[in-house]
Amino acid sequence: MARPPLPEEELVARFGPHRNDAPPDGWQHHGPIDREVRTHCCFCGQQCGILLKVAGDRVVGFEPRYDFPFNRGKLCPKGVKRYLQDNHPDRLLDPLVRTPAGFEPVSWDEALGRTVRELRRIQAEHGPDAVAVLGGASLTTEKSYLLGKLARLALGTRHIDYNGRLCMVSAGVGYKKAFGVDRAPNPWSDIPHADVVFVIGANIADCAPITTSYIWRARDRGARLIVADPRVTPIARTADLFLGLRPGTDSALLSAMLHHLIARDLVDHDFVAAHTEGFEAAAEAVAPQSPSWAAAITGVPAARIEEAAEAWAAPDTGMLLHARGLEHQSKGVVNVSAAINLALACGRIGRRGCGPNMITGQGNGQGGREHGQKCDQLPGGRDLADPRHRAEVAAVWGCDPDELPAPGHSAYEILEAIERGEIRGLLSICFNPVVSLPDTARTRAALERLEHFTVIDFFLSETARHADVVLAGSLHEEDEGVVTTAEGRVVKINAAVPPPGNARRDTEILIELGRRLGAERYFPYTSNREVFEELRRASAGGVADYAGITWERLEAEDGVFWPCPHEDHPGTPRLFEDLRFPTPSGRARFVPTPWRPPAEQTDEEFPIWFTTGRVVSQYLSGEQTRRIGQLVDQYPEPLCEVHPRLAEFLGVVDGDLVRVTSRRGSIELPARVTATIRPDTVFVPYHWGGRKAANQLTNPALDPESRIPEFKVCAVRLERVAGRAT
Ligand SMILES: Nc1nc2c(c(=O)[nH]1)N[C@H]1C(S)=C(S)[C@@H](COP(=O)(O)OP(=O)(O)OC[C@H]3O[C@@H](n4cnc5c(=O)[nH]c(N)nc54)[C@H](O)[C@@H]3O)O[C@H]1N2
Ligand SMILES: Nc1nc2c(c(=O)[nH]1)N[C@H]1C(S)=C(S)[C@@H](COP(=O)(O)OP(=O)(O)OC[C@H]3O[C@@H](n4cnc5c(=O)[nH]c(N)nc54)[C@H](O)[C@@H]3O)O[C@H]1N2
Ligand code: SF4
Ligand SMILES: [Mo]
Repeated sequence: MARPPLPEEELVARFGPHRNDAPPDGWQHHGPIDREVRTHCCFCGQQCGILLKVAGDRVVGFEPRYDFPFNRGKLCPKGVKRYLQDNHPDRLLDPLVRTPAGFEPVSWDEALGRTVRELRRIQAEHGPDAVAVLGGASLTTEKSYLLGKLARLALGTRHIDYNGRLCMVSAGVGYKKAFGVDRAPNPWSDIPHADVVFVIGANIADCAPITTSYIWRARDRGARLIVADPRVTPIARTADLFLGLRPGTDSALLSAMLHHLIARDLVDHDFVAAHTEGFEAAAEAVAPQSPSWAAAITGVPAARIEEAAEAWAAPDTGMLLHARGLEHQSKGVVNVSAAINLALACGRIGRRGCGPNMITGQGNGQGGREHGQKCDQLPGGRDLADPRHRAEVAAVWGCDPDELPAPGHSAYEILEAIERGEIRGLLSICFNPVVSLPDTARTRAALERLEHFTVIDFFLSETARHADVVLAGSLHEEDEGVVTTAEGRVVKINAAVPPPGNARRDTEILIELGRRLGAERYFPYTSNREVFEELRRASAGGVADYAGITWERLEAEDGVFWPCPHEDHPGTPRLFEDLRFPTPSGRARFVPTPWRPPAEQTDEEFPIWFTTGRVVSQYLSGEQTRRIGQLVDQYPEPLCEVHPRLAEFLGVVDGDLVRVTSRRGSIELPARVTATIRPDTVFVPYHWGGRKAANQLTNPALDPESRIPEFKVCAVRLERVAGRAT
């Protein structure tokens, strides 16, 4: 059965959703503020501390938390406006089911009954793996834990994965290979102590805004700043050295830097000999990757590459910060390994102000990838394929280890399996693939093939419009639990208000689904706290060990950094201080980084590089931030950044409508002519759906190890469509 999206879609694509700067009647008359709730921002992985002001059942304002050590009163524009989601006119107030006339509100009993009946029917006809589950890293850790348990024990399917597959997995694989742990090794309070800060593929000011102040504090102490990005990002404007590399060429740049360190004998041989392995193989791989070779590939002059290598190696301390710029590639893992190799070659790990660090993206990007919603993973950062790990978790869950299915498909592979008709039923929470997956046309076509699709969301997202059942879930401020920040700090999220109307807490929905699927004994919880207590036990002894973390400690200590194996343990802000690594040999590992070009090349037909990313005022697929008027006004629609030289060549002036076409699709949008981008590259932010979606163009080529799509590199052509669009 073909299941087209329901009608509102086109209207929303054209005009966008409601903006809540014209609140409904009665909004203003909320009466006095009667509570302040200490919690954290619902958006990015910085997880700034925030106080929500509550009047009755409404969040009506906020205040930054000056007491929370990470942000000390600072918030970015999204944190300041996030409270406007509460009581938003677009909130889903009832469960919905698809009818020929559109969505209709129904009772929970009917909606949940339909989901369970349909998923079970599909499994009875086509086997347990014909149903898949998609999760998200904005969910609390308890929810992502429950989702993993639901997939494996209630549905019994192999196929569960999450939107962090589009985000943190290249970093995760790279850090596990090198250190045996998937976490940023340093607390952010280390950054000001670095003598050199090297930022690569991270737009700090727009995407990790509070990190800016940590880097400035290092600068105040005299630290040098190196930035590598195809765009002169705001932080790059203050850099000592800017390396404006061509998209998709990071490993060449970083390998050439290591080549130069070896050539100049700037390697810390004592450290390498005592604490690492694999240096020779890594050195061999970079031997042909000289700075002059890399100059041709990256577009960065050889002398600059050498200067960067020397500036990185010279001082005693240094931190390398990276994000999706180098990870969103079909060689994301190789790029991450090349970054880690540079840190290891200079002995930069386990000390204050020293380390390679990923900047985790989503609110619970860290906690959401530790406890079992990944296709190959069990709680505690355990490995689903490891018989010992399976037995450990099965003992806590009270099941036979053989009941746990084998590892399944990753997120994009789930979509491909839907395309092939192997997966016919889908349950999705906290994921908006229609906007966020590469090659939108393909995503839509796949979702239309599903026999049954249930979505749990609080807004009717572009993806939810393809569903048969939409379960009205909860906002961050409506449910209680923990998340883990980019630093590895576990913090407490507190509920401020109940969900509106008949919407329910996600946690309740997941538990109820588990029970209705016949797995009552695995879902006995009467509170969120009980879920957390079980999660602590299930994580005990794993790499991501939460056993010693209690909700009380999180409140009293401004969070606790994992691993924290027992209640008297102080937590672990900085990993590897003893220079022991949880790898088989106990040493950190260099990983060879041979050069591999991007999956797609430019040619005569598609001569320009296309890259995508973010702006400060919008968040991810925009489902939440596109509904907040004051944020929309800051950057109302996607613009295509074009260098003045390319603009002149095409006869385009600022504001002209341009058509950008890749091998997969075409998008028309206004040009923003700016000298802050390479002349051979254009950039479009991806926070919009419908005809404004940047992902109509992107390439779903996957990294062979992390299975992350190549959001940051594909080939396009550009043409002027019309004069000024506005
Ligand atoms: N305002 C805002 N903040 C956010 C988010 C958001 O949506 N909006 N999302 C959060 C999440 S989930 C994430 S993952 C992070 C993402 O945080 P970042 O990774 O910092 O953000 P991006 O804009 O995706 O990409 C970063 C930079 O990569 C550059 N880039 C593009 N191609 C390449 C390349 O080939 N090599 C290199 N070295 N750089 C390249 C882009 O020019 C951009 O400046 O942000 C988090 N914070
Ligand atoms: N071209 C391009 N594409 C990209 C990227 C890029 O840089 N370029 N970046 C990628 C990255 S790094 C990421 S992280 C992904 C993100 O992509 P998505 O995960 O698809 O983006 P979100 O906007 O977080 O979608 C989450 C959905 O869940 C809902 N939601 C949010 N919080 C909750 C919750 O607590 N409970 C429930 N029930 N629902 C919730 C939101 O309303 C929204 O509909 O996009 C990826 N896509
Ligand atoms: S979006 Fe990120 S940086 Fe901005 S306030 Fe929220 S947590 Fe802080
Ligand atoms: Mo992300």
